[in-house]
Amino acid sequence: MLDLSKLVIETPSWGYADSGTRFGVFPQPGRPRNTFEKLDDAAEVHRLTGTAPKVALHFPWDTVDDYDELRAEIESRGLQVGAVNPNLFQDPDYKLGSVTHPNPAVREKAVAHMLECVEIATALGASAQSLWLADGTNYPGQDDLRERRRRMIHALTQVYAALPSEQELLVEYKFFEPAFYATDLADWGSSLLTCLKLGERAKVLVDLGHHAQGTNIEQIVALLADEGRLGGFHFNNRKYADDDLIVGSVNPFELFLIFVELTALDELPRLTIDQSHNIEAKVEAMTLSVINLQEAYAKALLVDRSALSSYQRAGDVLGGHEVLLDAFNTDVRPACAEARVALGGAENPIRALRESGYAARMATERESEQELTR
Ligand code: AOS
Ligand code: ZN
Ligand code: ZN
Ligand code: ZN
Repeated sequence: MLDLSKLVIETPSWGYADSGTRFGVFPQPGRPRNTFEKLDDAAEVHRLTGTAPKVALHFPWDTVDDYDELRAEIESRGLQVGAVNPNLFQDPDYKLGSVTHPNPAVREKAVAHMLECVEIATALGASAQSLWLADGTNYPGQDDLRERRRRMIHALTQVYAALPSEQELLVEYKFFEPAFYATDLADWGSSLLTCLKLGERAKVLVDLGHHAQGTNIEQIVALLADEGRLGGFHFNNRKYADDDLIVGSVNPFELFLIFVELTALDELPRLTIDQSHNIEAKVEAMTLSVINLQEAYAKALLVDRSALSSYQRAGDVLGGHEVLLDAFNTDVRPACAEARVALGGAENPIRALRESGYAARMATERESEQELTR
């Protein structure tokens, strides 16, 4: 039987809440009204898949009065705390940037928020602080590019110095949006150079939607892993930009090739989903993403590594390629279904979810107009 037990997926608390595009948000019936209800949805995804025991949190969206209670609530649902994500993009003060802002008072505010998140992470027992900076400029000449870089490194150095030894600092990059001229951490190289300055627990986080079209993401993964700086992933899929669609829905071959790199490692890195569901049912979408991750992982496990390396050493160009295709074209769905059941999940999670009536039940239970946390 295929062994999927080493695959641990972290789902994002923010992926269960209402979200949309800048053109509009379509509120969904049964959407969680607070962090605890997001945790219920995450627990449902784990119940169905047997593989999503971790939940990434986002602050201040997931702010509560008592973090011991939050931790207990997470654990009582059979879940574990994932990465803590500070929010450095929503406050109006961050219009010109957070840690790169020309005004030192704003940079100090951003550092203070990150330090608060380090404390939250410590209280929750989280092992990582995951940073995404929306910082950048929209027009040539708007700000000094090298100055901005120095400001950022200075700020992150302060945060890194405050990290307890069990926490990592994950540094995400993205080449555009919301900045449309120069994003301060635009690519893996900018993130890696920053991490090298910070220290060995600073690592790069790869979000699949954050590259230019045609970028070879699996090669970036191989490079970062080889340097010991692959901190983790934000899984999602896209056709055009940072579309945040269901994992594996558009380009399953790319996902498989990433897993071919990951299964060559001694240990899998942090595997977080980062999706934003505009029109699809959220718990269903998250469940399907976990299934697609299981299948990509299962196919990567099937790669005949010794045949692959023989073809590679012999310089047989298509021999190696065919080894990958053999694995990718194998129907792993029955084996994954069997493995899921062994993990305590469902044979067919989407069908089980629909038959359980979970969505309808939540729509009734959560119909009160209690304020949303984001
Ligand atoms: C934004 O594009 C990044 O992918 C962030 O990682 C993420 O979407 C955000 O932290 C959640 O709002
Ligand atoms: Zn992301
Ligand atoms: Zn993104
Ligand atoms: Zn994205």
